[in-house]
This record gives sequence, C-alpha cells and structure tokens, in this order.
Amino acid sequence: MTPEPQQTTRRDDGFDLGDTVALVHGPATDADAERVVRETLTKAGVRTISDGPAEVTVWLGGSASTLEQLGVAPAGLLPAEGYVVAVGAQQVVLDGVDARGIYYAAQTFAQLVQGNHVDGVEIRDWPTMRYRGSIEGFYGTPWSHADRLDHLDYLGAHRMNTYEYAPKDDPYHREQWRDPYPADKLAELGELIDRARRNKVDFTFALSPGLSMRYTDDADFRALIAKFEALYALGARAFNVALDDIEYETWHSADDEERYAPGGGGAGLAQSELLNRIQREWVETKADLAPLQMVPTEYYNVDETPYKQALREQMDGAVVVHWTGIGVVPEAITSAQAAEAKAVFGHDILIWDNYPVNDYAAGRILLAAYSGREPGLADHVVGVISNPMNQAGASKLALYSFAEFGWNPATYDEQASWHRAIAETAGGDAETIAALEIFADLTTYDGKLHLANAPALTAKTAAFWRTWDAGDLAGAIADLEPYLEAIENAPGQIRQGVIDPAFADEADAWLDAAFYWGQALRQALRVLEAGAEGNSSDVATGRDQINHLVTQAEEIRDIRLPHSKTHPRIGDGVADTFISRVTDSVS
Ligand code: LTM
Repeated sequence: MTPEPQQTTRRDDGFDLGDTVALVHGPATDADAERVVRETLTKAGVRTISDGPAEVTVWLGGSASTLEQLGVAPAGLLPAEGYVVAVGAQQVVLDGVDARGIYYAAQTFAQLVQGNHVDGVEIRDWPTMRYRGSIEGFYGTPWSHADRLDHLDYLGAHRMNTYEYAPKDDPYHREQWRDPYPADKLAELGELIDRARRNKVDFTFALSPGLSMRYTDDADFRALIAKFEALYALGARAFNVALDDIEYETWHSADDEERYAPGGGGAGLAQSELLNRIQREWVETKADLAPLQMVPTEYYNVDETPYKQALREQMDGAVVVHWTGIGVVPEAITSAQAAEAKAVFGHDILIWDNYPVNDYAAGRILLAAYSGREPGLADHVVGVISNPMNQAGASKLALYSFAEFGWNPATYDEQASWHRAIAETAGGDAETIAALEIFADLTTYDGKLHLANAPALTAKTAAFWRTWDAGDLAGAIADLEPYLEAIENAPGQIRQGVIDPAFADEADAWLDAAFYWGQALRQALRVLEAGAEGNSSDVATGRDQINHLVTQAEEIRDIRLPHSKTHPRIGDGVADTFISRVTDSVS
C-alpha cells in the first residue's frame, strides 16, 4: 500500500465482495470518497450498489456499531486527515476524522481490493506532515493543462494534499503579474481548482510580483488582490506570494527608495509590509482561506541577515515561509538545519524541495531515488513539497516517494521507496521494472543530490576491465554484454510496459538516446574482439559505427525548454568513457 499506513493489523475474516454491495452513509460522509468507493466496487465487478441490506456492506463515514462489532476503535481523536479502515465479517468501515480522512479511507480501500476480494484488516492511519505534494515552480516549458489534471489525480490517489501553481514561465504568474488572466486561461485554472477539490488537494495559487513590485503603491497592491480575487472566485482557497529569484535591492519606484533602507533589511521590511497588508486586508476578511504563504528571496540558507531579521520581526506570524534547504538544490536537508530555518525565519517553514526539478540541468531527466532528507525534519517544518521536472508524468517516480516521506518520514527508506515507485510505473510487470531500473541508472546524475552517474553501469564496466586486465576478453564480454543488450532493449520494453503513456512520451528523447548508446556500447565489444584478432578493417568499421551511433544520440532533442537546447544525457562519464577506453586500447 502506498503511502504505507502508520498502523496495519491483519485479520483473517476477509471476503469476496460478490455481486451486490450495500453502501451506507455514516454520520459524516464525503461525495469524493463516495465516488472513489463506487469506482472501486465497479472495477471489482460489483454490479449492484444498493442502499439496502446486502451480504456485504460498506459503511462510508463510519459506523460506531459495526466498528464495535469488529472490535475496532473509531477514527475519533486521530490527527487531522486521519482515518480508519476496518474490513472483516462482510463489513467495510471507512471512518475519518474529517472529509479528507474519509477520502483517504476510500483511497486506501481502493488499494486493498484485489480482483473481487478484500483481505481482512484494521488500518489506523494519519499523515505526519501537514503539507504534502508539489509546487510547479520551475523555469522552462510549463506543464500542459492535461498534465496538471492528471497530476492532481495522482496527488489525490497518493494522499498528497497540496499543489501549488507557480510556473515561472507563465507570464501572468511573474513577468506580467498585474495583468488579469485571459478568459481561456482563467477557465483552465477553474478546471484545475475543481479537479484539485475532487482529489482533496489544496490548489494554491502563487503570484510572483517581485520583478516589478512597487511596495508603496496602492495600485500595485490592488492589482495583486484583484489577481487573488479572480482565483478565489474560481474556488482557490490557498495563496502564496513568491519572491524568489528577484533582485531585492532594486526598487521600482522613487517612493519605495525613499521609504525603505537600501539592502536586505529594507527589502525584508517592504516584503513584510506587503504580506501583512494581504493578511490583514484580505486573508482575514475571508473566513475560509488557508494560511497565507510566501517564498522569501533568501530561501536557500539559514544565515542570520538583516533581511531575515525583518521577516522574523515584522511579518505577521500566520504567514508560512518556504525554504529550500541550504543550497538551492541541497544534497541533504537535516533536521538541525530545519530547526535553524524555523528559528531564523521565525515562521512555520514549508520545504520547497528542488527535486526532481531539472530546469537547471538541461538534457537531464531525473529518475533516481528521492534521497538525503532526514526523518526528523517533521519536527521542525509543516511540510515538504516537490518542485518537479518539466516532464510531469516522469516526475511521478519522485512524487511517489515524496508522498511516502511526507506521510511517514520515520519509516521512509529511499531505496525501497524508489523500487516501489518503479514497480508502480511498470504496473508491476517484472520485465518493465528491470528495464526501468536500467534506464533510471543511466539518468542518475544531477550534480546535486546524486553525484555519481550510472552506478550500476559503472560497476559492470569496472568488472569488465578487471577481467580484461586478467587477460580474459571472452569472459569479460560474456559478463558485460547481457547488460548492454538490456540497455539496448530497455527503451522498447519501457514504451510497451509503462502504465502511464505520459512517461514514455516525455522520456522519448532519452529512450531513443539510451537505445543508441546501448548499441554503441555493444559495438565497442565488437571492436575489442576485432582488435584481439588483429582485424584492423573491422576495427575501423566498428569505430565508424560507434561514431555514427553517438552522433545519432547527440542529435536528439526533447521538445521542452531548456532540454530542447541540448542532447539528452545518458550515462555520460560512464558510457562514453568506456567507449573511449576501448577505442584507445585498439589503436
Ligand atoms: O527554488 C526556488 C525557490 N526558486 C527557483 C526555482 O524556480 C527553480 O526551479 C529551482 C531549480 O532550478 N531553483 C530556484 O532557485
């Protein structure tokens, strides 16, 4: 099950759902949870879902008497979003402490049903972190509308509750932040907000006015509020003022220059006054808004500075502050660092985690494990959300692990989670799992969290040279070639085996490149054989073929910025090094 529940007790009184199931609403219920339950039952082959008596009953929203009969305590005092699923004696009870809890109970039930059967079980579960999900906050080609709709479904099914809309290259989010969205874009945002609501995800609208904001200008304040109001009217209830990646020492009006001292202290005061005004004149006039969020300009360290002092001392305490860890894309985020962040910013900290974002790594698709985050972070921050890749479908591999980490960081195991994420992407198919693991190995390096590239291929080629150095070329080839063949075949297997067509689509350039590199690596083995036989003509032909294959790989371009500007990187520093050593050794 994913994320793995906090407490699971197996029972021996599971049952088949059969043909007809009664669906009874408890004291609390939820329409989205009901939709999930109905879909689950229908998929399991239940033909009639009745509200009258039947052999099997699903109690949606709890049933004190059935829980008592099953000997299970109600969700009662579990933390927010907590729930209980009890399955036994022909009864299913889906109980939650709130609407989201009931919804998560339904999502968990969906994962428990296998065919028409459901095993007996008692699950008591709750999230550790308040905010779990994503912030579409990268540069380059933003996600499409369809990407976002699909992503919201993915978040809901994995018990993540936050999606923040902050694409740097949506002009209405940043460059032209004052301008209202055109009607078609507004309609799309409305659809996203609806889809988020169906998935129990807080659609959080972020505006990034800092490139031109005049902090003392009432018209600018009104423009910002008008933008938020437009989204509020569509149903958004969470808002963020993103002030990252701006020159905070540059003022955009003479009045600002006069009011605020130069430097970080003045910037901190200006931003605090803006946030305070939004908080007091807008957020507090609505009864139904989530805590206001902001992304500070100094989001990437914990140094005590005049800027942070101003935020700490001047900005309303209700505002949640984003922080990326130390360094924009840190290899590790420790709980001690998070404690420092909380102290130095003096506000609740939400980690904007720059993994698997790849806007700074053109030509790379990042499919490695989500690593280096200490479980104790949960003691100091209110959540961790992922800044994903320009490729929405391929980002799910990392998002899967964000869901697990945010839900229960204490039990998070990065390698085990990564294997489960791969298995989900492969729909459990063993050959596709193997192909994805080989492909992901070739795309490990990001220069930040993962500093070694293609560790599995590196180990294989190192073993190859050891055997070769011992004088056993045939043995070396026999050991390595099946792996190279697997690299060559992985793209085809992945294309036919992954359950999400978006993955194959978005990874297309890298899959093509992996195919050529697999062929080039195998061709290198032929060159070695020809060299050992003293066949210089075959050596020359083999070299030409390698050059041709590598050229083909390097001519490929993804369609998204910034990746469209360079070739897809596949096992670089490992595959190319192996080939160079081969060609050097036969010259
Ligand atoms: O991380 C933050 C707060 N801002 C930007 C992101 O928009 C960008 O995607 C990442 C990765 O390049 N780095 C940033 O500084």
